[in-house]
Amino acid sequence: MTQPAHIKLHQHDALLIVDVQNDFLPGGSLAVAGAEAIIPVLNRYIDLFTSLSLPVFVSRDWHPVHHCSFFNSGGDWPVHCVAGTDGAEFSSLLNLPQQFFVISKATHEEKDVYSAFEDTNLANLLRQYNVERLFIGGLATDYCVLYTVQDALKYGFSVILLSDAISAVNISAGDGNKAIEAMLSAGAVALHISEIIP
Ligand code: VGL
Ligand code: ZN
Repeated sequence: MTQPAHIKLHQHDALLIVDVQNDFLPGGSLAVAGAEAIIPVLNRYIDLFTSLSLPVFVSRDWHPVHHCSFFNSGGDWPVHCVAGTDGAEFSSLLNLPQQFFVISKATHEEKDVYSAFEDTNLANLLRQYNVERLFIGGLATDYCVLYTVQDALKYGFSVILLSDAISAVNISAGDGNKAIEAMLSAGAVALHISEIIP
C-alpha cells in the first residue's frame, strides 16, 4: 500500500465529493452507517481547496421516480435520491463553496451507474480545467466511490483517495475494505487529512 508521507496541493489538483446526499445519511432511505462522520473532514478539504482557488466537483445520485435500481422495479436498492426530492439534496452540513460543479448521474430510468464519469461530462470538464490529480471522497466506498476512482484512473487522472472521508454500505462485512484494496491496487494513493501540507 502506497502511503504519501506528505502531499502538497498544486495547480492541477481538484476535489471530487461523491454523493453526500440526505438519503445516504442518518434518517435517509439508504443510510450508510457512520456517514455523518466524514462531513467535517470533507468540510476541511473544501476549505483547503477553495482557499487555493482549486476547483470543487460534487456528484449526486439523481434518479427518476421509477429507476431500475429500486426494489419495486426489480433492482437492488430501496427508493433513494429521486431527483428533486429532499433525499437527493446535498447534506446541509456540507459547507459547499460559493462555486462548485454539480455532476448528476444515473439519471436514466433503464440504466444504473455508480461512476460519476459514466454518461456525464465530468472527464471533459476536468480536462477543460486542466485537472491532472483528483482528490476523491464521499459515499459510498464500496459503490460510487469505488467505480468513480476506477474510472478516474482509466481516464488517466492521478487519484488521491481521502481515506478519512469515505464510508461504506458493507452489505457484506468487509466490502468497504475490499473496495479500498481494489482502489489502491489500481493505483490510487490513500491520504489522511493530517498528511496535507497546505
Ligand atoms: C450508491 C447505492 C445505490 C452510492 C448509489 O452513491 O454509492 N449506492 N446508488
Ligand atoms: Zn443510486
